[in-house]
Order: sequence, then C-alpha cells, then structure tokens
Amino acid sequence: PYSRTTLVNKIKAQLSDHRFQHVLRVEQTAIDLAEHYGADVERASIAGLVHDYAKQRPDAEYRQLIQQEKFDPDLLNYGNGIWHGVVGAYLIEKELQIHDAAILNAVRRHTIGAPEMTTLDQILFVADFIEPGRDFPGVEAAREAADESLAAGVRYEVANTLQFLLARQQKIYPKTIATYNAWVAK
Ligand code: DGI
Ligand code: FE
Ligand code: FE
Ligand code: FE
Repeated sequence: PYSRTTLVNKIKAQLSDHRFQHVLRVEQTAIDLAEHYGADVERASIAGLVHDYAKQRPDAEYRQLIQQEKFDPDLLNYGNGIWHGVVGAYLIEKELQIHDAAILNAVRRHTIGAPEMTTLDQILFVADFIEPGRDFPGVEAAREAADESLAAGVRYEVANTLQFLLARQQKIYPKTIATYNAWVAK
C-alpha cells in the first residue's frame, strides 16, 4: 500500500484546495468518531482521506465508466453528486490501490447511505456531514445527534438531506429513499 504521504499527495493532485481541505477535516472528524465509538481508527482515517478523491472528474468520464464497467444504467439519470461515491470507489481501488472492502464500501455509501451500514460506513457518512468546515442550518443539531450515537447522527442526516433535496426539487436517487426509510424507523 501507499504511505500516507504518497496517498495525500495523490489526492491533493486531484482536488481544488477547498475540496482538499474538506477531505483533511473529514479525515480528522472520522478519526475522532472512531476513537469515541471504539472503531478502527486507521480505516476511518483512510476512508476520510479518499472519500471525495473522484469528485472532480468530468461527467463524460463517469458516463463512459458506467457503461464500460456495467454499473446500474439508472446512474446515468443522475450526476456527480451520486457518481463520485458509487462509481468513485472503482477509481479509488484502481488508482490508489486500496483493496480493503470495508473502506471501499464506506466510500460507496458516503453520499446516499444504505439501509444496513457498518460502523465504518456510519462514521464516514456522519463525518462528511459534520466536519468543522460545514455551516448549514441544522449542522449543530447534527453534531449533537452524532454525539448521542452514530445511529442518531445518521438518522438526523438522512432526514435533513432528503428535506434539502425536496426543497430544491432535486431528483431523489432511489437508494437515498431506501436509506431514509430504513433509518427513520431504526
Ligand atoms: O461530496 P460532499 O459535498 O462532501 O458530500 P456528499 O458526497 O455527502 O454529497 C454531495 C451532494 O449529493 C449533497 O449536496 C447532497 C447530494 N445528494 C445526496 N443524495 C442525493 C443527492 N442528490 C440528488 N440529486 N439525489 C440524491 O438522492
Ligand atoms: Fe462526497
Ligand atoms: Fe455525506
Ligand atoms: Fe465529502
């Protein structure tokens, strides 16, 4: 595997400074959550570092990859917001040589979540939402929820995200709804 320094340099080369700083804050938040909730700190760190690695790839590259690698064709009806996690994990495995299934799954799920999420999935999902650079209505309540439990953090986030998308009349990816349904009831 690459050293942390090499990994960080490869990620930095793919991202704007703004996005790279977000990545570093997500890494630290994921480490804090892993320590607090007794999860694997090393995996939380790597998941945080790589999660948005493919966020700034052109749409055309994603469209080609979805067809070539036979991802769900319904993905073509969405955009980078959905692609950079679900399809981005493929690029992370190939280009960053990360083969750890737990890390790759956490990346795949970091935007849309899933009905069943591992502790690492939940840590990355929540860390991305509450990292200290985030400033949106509800972020303080999200931080309090995450302090109570990871599940409470996930539940708050899925409800808030769905409201955000509905308010803007954005298309909802079906798995986002499945995640919401599973977590509001949990
Ligand atoms: O990559 P980040 O900006 O750090 O954060 P993210 O990967 O969690 O989310 C990216 C965006 O994706 C965010 O503005 C919310 C949006 N999103 C989440 N679920 C859906 C969605 N957008 C659409 N159109 N449909 C969804 O179901
Ligand atoms: Fe993301
Ligand atoms: Fe997120
Ligand atoms: Fe992110």
